[in-house]
Amino acid sequence: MADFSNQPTMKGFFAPTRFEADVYDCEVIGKIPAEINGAFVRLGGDWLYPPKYSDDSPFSVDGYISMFRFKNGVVDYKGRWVKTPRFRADLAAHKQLFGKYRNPFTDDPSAPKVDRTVANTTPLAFAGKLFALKEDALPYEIDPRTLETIGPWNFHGKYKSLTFTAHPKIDPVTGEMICYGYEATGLESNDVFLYTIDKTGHVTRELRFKAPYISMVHDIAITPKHVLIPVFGYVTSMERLKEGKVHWGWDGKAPAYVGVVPRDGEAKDIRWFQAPARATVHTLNARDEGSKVILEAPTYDSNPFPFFPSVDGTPWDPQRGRAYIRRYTFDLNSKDDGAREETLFSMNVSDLGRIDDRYTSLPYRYAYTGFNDRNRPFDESRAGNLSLRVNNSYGRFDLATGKMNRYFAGDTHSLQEVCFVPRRKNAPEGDGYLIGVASNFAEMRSELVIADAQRLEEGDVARVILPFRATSQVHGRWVNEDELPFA
Ligand code: V55
Ligand code: FE
Repeated sequence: MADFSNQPTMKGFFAPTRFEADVYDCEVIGKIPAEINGAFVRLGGDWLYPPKYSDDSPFSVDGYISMFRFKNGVVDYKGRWVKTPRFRADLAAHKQLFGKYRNPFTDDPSAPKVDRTVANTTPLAFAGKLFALKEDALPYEIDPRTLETIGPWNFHGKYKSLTFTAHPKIDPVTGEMICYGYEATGLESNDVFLYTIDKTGHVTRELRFKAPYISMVHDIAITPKHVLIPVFGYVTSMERLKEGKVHWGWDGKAPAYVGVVPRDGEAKDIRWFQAPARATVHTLNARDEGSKVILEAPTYDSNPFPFFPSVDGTPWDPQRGRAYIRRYTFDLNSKDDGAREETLFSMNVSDLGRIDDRYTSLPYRYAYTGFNDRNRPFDESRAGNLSLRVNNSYGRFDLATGKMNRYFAGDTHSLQEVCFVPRRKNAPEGDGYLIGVASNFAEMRSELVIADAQRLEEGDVARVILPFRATSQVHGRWVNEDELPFA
């Protein structure tokens, strides 16, 4: 039996919803652009049973995949649990059998020895298949027609890492996927396996190497010639797992690195630049400029996540747990293994930033992300005391001019990760729509907002109204009609 009464953080808008959904021909305010056909696929989580430990990471939440399916100006919504072996085992036992985040030593003695992943981080459409990704396991294949779970996928047996990142990169020029797994040979192993997979889904390259220390390698960036691999701050060990702790602790003294790997190179060619001690959880993009490699990313000054506490017991610092859009320059011709850092915008932003994905690895101009615009009102009488937690706006950050354009979602709203949808396949960079799900705290419902990316100040083009709180996403991806066999 599920009992959430002792979960103080899972109340009100944040209470679990625990149902699977189909909404046909959703209610819409405004007009859905008929020119965009495909689906906004979102992956996140909902607790089937409450966590076994109150200090567990929210990243242990059971995976839940959903999509807003766009077809000729009409939108349908579908939501399904990701039915992992862990989900099925819990459901059969009618309780949470699995313990803390990536720590099998904290499981119930009766928990079966199955894959512990909850598959809750990023949806991926690649080589005609849809996947649910989480960095502690292989991709889980999902049927794009029904969103039912098919099972783990290892790319015809040629993908040997036991884990697969939530942030693979697709090269828009070659169609190849650059992807990797860390802790690749098992729990607490310091092996990273880096792969190139061609557009038909076959592995064409594998590179095996070790990270400077075992850390959360959550995201990478690519250029036409290089792969950039940030390593920062989070540490782990078999000892801490046996002590019953969550997988990661924050070590403020651990150096931060960015590994620069030639895409056609060998393990010996990797150069680990020592970057300023920030946390680079997500990247925006990278590029080559002569002998220089340039990375842009929203980086945190210190530990981003209070639920991965510091190893020396210092309390989490919300001021330093903020992210700023920054640029890092690494010079391959210099003997200096350091990096130049520039902060590009003075305002702190959500680190769930995105670009027009067609420009991955290429020179680009715009970054998009959410932020809290303090000059906009928040209606506490209707939305409750949540004003400090909201991203009420999306911004288009012009990296060429330093200008910013903003979209405001509403005075009882908080926006989840933004996504850029090109108006047409060959539209210029930034010509298209920003879409994303807003939580409307006053109406206790979710709303998919759609704005013209070049006219953000004009507000909504359309808004899809769901009559309930949709499961919140970690990441979402726009998947064009021709990429998957949708229903
Ligand atoms: C992140 C999210 C995860 C995870 C590891 O945002 C890192 C970073 C939702 O799960 O398992
Ligand atoms: Fe992520």
